[in-house]
Amino acid sequence: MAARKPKVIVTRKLPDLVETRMRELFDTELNIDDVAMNREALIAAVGRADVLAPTITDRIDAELIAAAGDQLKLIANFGAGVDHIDVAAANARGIVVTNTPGVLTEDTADLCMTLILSVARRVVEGANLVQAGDFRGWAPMNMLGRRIFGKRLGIVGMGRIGQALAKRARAFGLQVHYHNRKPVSPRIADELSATYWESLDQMLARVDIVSVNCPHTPATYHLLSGRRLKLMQPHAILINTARGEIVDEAALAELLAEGAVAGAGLDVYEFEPAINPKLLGLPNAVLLPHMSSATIEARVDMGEKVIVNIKTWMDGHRPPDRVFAGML
Ligand code: 8YV
Repeated sequence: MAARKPKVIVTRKLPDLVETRMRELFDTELNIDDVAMNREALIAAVGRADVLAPTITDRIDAELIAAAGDQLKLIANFGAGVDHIDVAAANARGIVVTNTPGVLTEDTADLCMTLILSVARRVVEGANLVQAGDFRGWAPMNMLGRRIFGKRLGIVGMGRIGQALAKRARAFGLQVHYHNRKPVSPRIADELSATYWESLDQMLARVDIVSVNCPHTPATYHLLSGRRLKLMQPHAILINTARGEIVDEAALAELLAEGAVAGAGLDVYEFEPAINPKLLGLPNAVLLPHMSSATIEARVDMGEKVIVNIKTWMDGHRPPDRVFAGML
């Protein structure tokens, strides 16, 4: 007799290709209408699923994990960041947690670069001006931004995405500086001509552009605190495509409004999807709706990773993208 297929509950709508394959391989429950699951629905899901495939919009905290049935064995996250999952609580109950690293690196780095250029060159302001019918012809002093060529970029977190951004930045003539828990290998540092700063404070005070590219963990919560943001030079800009919680959003909004920080490009927010109202309407803030990895290719690749993680677990092997609380 064929072995029972595991019950997999997918919390959000995924690309058709991914959903179809999941239905072929597993006893899969989809969320075709893409209605985000409320707490009740999530509790019901962990009560009967062998595998939960959540996304960043699901809060998988210790309380939810405690409410799970003994059959729940795997949380196969659709996404790289796992800060919405209490990995320690899951592991303590013998539940394996996996993620989808690597496949959204290039798209996220592309969007970091887009934000750097958009803020420095006032692209959104210019586009809005034209769409509003306010273009009155060229003038020498119109829409002046800041050159990025030859400037210094400070990358906070030199993992996969930080390094992919550094490669792009080099091609745009930026000098790469970075702060990380430890320096990258001499070969990578050489390839990127990257300067390491053990002290984040010192780096912040010296660079023209700061890009946040580290994961959100208890250690990085408000890493860019009000005190640290004030260390930035008044002409400097801040880019965040990682997690909103890493930056003190209220402090940033104040500093942008005062002109103490020249501009910001944000794709993520501290209380997402809520955005500090002080940020809305600021001409020097380019605000995007958490879309750094939003390409169809990334979503399909992420789905394939979720499938491989479930399939290897189902076949009795170690899933390739296992995450442990200690490694965050
Ligand atoms: C994902 C992200 O799209 O993967 C991540 O960590 O931040 C996003 O780009 C999202 O998390 C999907 O769950």
